[in-house]
Amino acid sequence: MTSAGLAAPIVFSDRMPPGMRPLLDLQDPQGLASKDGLRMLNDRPINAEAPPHLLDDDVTPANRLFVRNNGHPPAAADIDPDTWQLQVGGEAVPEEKTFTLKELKERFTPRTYQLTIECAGNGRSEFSPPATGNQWTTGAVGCPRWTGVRLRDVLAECNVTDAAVYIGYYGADTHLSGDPAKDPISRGVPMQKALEDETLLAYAMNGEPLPLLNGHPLRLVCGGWPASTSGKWLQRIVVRDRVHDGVKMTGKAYRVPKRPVAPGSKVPDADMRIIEAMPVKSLVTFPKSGVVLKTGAEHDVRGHAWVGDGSIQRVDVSIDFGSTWQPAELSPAPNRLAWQRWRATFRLPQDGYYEVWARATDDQGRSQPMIVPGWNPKGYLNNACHRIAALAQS
Ligand SMILES: Nc1nc2c(c(=O)[nH]1)N[C@H]1C(S)=C(S)[C@@H](COP(=O)(O)O)O[C@H]1N2
Ligand SMILES: [Mo]
Repeated sequence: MTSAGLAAPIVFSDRMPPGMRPLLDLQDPQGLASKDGLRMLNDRPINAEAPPHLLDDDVTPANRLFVRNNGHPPAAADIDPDTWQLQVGGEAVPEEKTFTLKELKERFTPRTYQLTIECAGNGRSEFSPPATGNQWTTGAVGCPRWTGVRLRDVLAECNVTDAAVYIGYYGADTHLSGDPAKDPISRGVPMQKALEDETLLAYAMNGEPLPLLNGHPLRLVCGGWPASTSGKWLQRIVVRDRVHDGVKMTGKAYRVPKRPVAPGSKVPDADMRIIEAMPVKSLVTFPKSGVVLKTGAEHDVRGHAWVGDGSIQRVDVSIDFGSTWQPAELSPAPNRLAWQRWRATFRLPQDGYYEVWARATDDQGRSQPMIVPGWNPKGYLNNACHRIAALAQS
């Protein structure tokens, strides 16, 4: 047995009286101790990202997965996986249904996929003029292995009608104001995305219960789409007969201008569109930026590349500010919507300062810009190339 808040085994768990909750969760009610090494952007609500060199694993470990909270997460002591329920309702569900987490696990085939989730605001800190919100640099992304049941399989038992257009989620977290009538966030995806094989109601990550901060005991995972569509602490799914209009579905939230706008423009809501699949992007996870390397010797560089739909076709690396590029070796994705590992070697010809740049291209020929792309009011979708600094010394 492990505690959801702290990623450590409870050594004498077999001797704990039945029903007793580990005190540890009370000492760390926010589960923060499990997020060692992450950079805290905000602690009310908690938002934390991973520095790039801590995302070097093929499969993102729990302690390296970013945290993006819009409200206050439920307290560990208030979450009981044994009694947790998921309701399914909405205009396109004739009769509301309730499933316990136990029923979900028993009645539906478990599926495991490695799925990339990236906050739409990842990279926001580079926009000018700046956009308000968490100033994410590069670390609001991760690709753990999720286990759960297909949303599609569960919806198939709910007699969803032809009126279905969109799903929406509701979680157990609470609004920052403390007002119980307000939702911190309630987003969703069109039916086509909801019904994909990889869209999961996930209860485990990397073979363990979900970490508290990442949605324990149940969350939606919509790989490749803005992670804001992957509802945490999931209690209710609605199947809507229109585009879901929950909190942060409307106005400027998770929307970008339909057409390019000048930086700093005011954009009317009617000219904004909902962000769907995330753009092509990559990260250099080794070496760590600022590394000192031997001049003339061969060195490894590696990272990940991903895109919200389709797959990565190539990754190129440059050590001369993009004048020349060298193709990296690219691994296939373990499944759809998982990031892909790339690696290359390079030599730095003489002593001095260099930058190593990486650029991914997807199977539709779309690639990453060198500098921040299309400014937008809330600072979403910055997929500019990642760069690291390296110093060569003989
Ligand atoms: N219930 C709930 N679900 C949520 C959120 C939230 O605040 N509450 N934040 C969303 C946003 S904006 C993101 S980017 C992802 C972050 O997932 P993570 O914290 O597991 O990395 O969760 C999404 N799901
Ligand atoms: Mo997000």
